[in-house]
Amino acid sequence: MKVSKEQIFEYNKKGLENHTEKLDFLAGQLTKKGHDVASIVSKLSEFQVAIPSWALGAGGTRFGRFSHFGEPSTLEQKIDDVGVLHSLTQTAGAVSLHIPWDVPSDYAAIKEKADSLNIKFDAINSNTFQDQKDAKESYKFGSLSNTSQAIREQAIQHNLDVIKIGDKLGSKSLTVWLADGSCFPGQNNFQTAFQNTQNSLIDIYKGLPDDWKLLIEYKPFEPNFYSTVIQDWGASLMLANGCGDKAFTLVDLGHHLPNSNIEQIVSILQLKGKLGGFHFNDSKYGDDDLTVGSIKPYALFLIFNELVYGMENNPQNPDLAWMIDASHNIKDPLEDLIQSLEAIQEAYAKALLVDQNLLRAAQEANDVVKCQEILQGAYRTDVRPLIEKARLNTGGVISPINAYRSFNVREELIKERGRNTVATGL
Ligand code: LRH
Ligand code: MN
Ligand code: MN
Repeated sequence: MKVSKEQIFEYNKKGLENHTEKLDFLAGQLTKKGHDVASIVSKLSEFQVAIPSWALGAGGTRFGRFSHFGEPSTLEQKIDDVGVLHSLTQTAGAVSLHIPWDVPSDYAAIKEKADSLNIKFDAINSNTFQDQKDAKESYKFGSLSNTSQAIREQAIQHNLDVIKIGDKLGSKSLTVWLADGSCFPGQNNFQTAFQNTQNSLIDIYKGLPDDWKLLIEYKPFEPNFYSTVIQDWGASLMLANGCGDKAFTLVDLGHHLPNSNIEQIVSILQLKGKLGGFHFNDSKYGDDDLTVGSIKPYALFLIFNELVYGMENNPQNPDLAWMIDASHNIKDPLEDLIQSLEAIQEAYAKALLVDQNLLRAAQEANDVVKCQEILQGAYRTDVRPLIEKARLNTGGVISPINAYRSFNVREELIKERGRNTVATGL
């Protein structure tokens, strides 16, 4: 299933008049306020978010899984799906693979397919939270932190193998997320587990090519429910500092205890030049992996406000690896991802509307009310015409969800792949 340029052209014709009317009005208003609309639109067009290979099939809970059928069952098909997302949205120009779920059988063919769809290989993920087929050692009691040297060595070797796979595809970073931790008090010696993890990460870091980054993800609980070894950004930052300049902290929005001030975390990490990557999703209770922006869109905007500030003011921080880490049980996964991509663009566009100079002046004058007015003024703007324009400028569709449905994408995928497909991965 491919969406053609002609299909997109014909589809856009219908909505163009309405879009232009809304855009002209908004652009006029924003220009009067001193915004450079063309520059905002081009920043939106440039912003690309990686799609994780594991979000393309219906997600699940431990209680069950409900298929939407026509899901990809091979790496080729996963890349095809990202291609569909990218042709509609022009925002999904990268894929993030998970090893061993996505080991390519033919590297040249996979690269060629991705190239033809304009898709890059972003951060590659290792997996030491599941036991691998035929593996000698088990990760039941942890991987990089394990008390057994043989288990740690197996987990280190897996990460080194993942780097090699990513290197062949053009990836430039390795994301490590560990499930390591404990379920009951006393089960682990916190210090030993942390030190083992640091030493293992240093061994992985030594195998990192010069132009690569090591991204260290944290998470406070699940699947371990008493402690995790890398529980928060502080632990991740300490480990990254212990590895070296090419190691960074990765923030996943769902990996915080309730009410954590995530915008403050990303801000300080950027100040220190140590924010490496970002996983988008939304949550009500824990690591719910819900559609981005579906629960706390204002919080997402506040995070973007800090990210935009950091991107403009913190040259010491590298470009970030952006990825969606959401997957859902009851939505068509591609529709879910389109909604997430739109929510990200929306929060980004609103953050670009914050007048940073005005905000700084109000902060310096301790004008608390004005500070809030500035932020909320940007947040309350309906920026959707800007996002539509950014998509139109790069060959996407005015309304991706609408187009996805009118092109009968899911029906076509089911025709091609059959109903009984099972996505590999989570
Ligand atoms: C862990 C996590 C992490 C993994 C992915 C499969 O909760 O968010 O990023 O790699 O899920
Ligand atoms: Mn994640
Ligand atoms: Mn997660």
